[in-house]
Amino acid sequence: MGLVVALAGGVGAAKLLRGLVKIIPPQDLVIVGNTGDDIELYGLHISPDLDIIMYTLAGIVDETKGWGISGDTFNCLDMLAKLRLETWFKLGDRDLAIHILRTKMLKEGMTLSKATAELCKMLGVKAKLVPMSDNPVRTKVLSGTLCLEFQEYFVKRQTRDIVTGVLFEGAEEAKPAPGVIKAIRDADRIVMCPSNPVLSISPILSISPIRKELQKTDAYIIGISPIVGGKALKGPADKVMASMGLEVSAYGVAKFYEDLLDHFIIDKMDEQHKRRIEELGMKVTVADTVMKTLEDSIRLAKIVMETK
Ligand code: FO1
Repeated sequence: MGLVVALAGGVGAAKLLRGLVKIIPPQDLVIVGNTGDDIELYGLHISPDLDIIMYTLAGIVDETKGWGISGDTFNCLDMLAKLRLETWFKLGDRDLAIHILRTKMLKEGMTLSKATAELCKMLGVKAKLVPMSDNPVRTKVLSGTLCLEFQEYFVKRQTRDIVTGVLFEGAEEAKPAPGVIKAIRDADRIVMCPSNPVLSISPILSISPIRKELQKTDAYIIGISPIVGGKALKGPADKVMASMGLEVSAYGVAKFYEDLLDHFIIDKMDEQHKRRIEELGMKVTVADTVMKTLEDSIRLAKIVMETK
């Protein structure tokens, strides 16, 4: 079947990945995760997108929220609130255990990719999950004169600010994590998961050796639109695309990835964009892309693997 590399953000990506792992052997999948959303709180290193994928593939994610651990409690956070610390980022007790261990491993000198591999092993995740870089890259959201940390924009301020620009601090100096470039070189298929193109996939592409390798690879690059019927399935992708002057549609996403994609999968609701997207020089498959159940994820994963 050959190697598959998936570029992944958070919840949307995890939904596709839970299907992909059911139909391809774990050694054939390398997931490159966004770390632009990483945040330090209470001295702990938190990697939300890596954790969303790890918890989803380990079968312990809170399915309702799409992040955090199912059945988690919030005793530690309640106590921190009593101690008058800020508690807008909802860290559950079990989730905190992961951040404590990751931070310990990093403090002992482990790289983020090694720490991620260790955590995946402990949680029984067999597919290879690699952060985009072991160096810090931080997504900053600009809104007029404001420059917000990603989670401050996303969680604390509930995406209410109009996004006028996005920065990926540290991207110029950041090196791709070990194995990322080789995986892209060896890949038969590369999947741009249905994540926010501007806030979740762009941080990965902002590491220029990764973007360059994707531009020259012979692998078949397939994208899935996170915009369905002009709306984001989850999160602020539609608002952000609009404020950045991009067309808020499956076409707008295809155009954003124009130099990379060989094939784009759009939802049945968006069939009217098929011809325009093909004119960008890529093939288009129209499918049911909304993933509510595991069966939906498997069905879409099969389409991703069968497109040619
Ligand atoms: N998302 C929220 O909307 N609110 C939260 O309080 C929140 C806490 C949180 C804690 C741990 C974690 O791994 C993820 C968490 N997320 C939360 C999700 C996450 O911040 C975002 O979905 C991603 O960064 C965007 O992909």
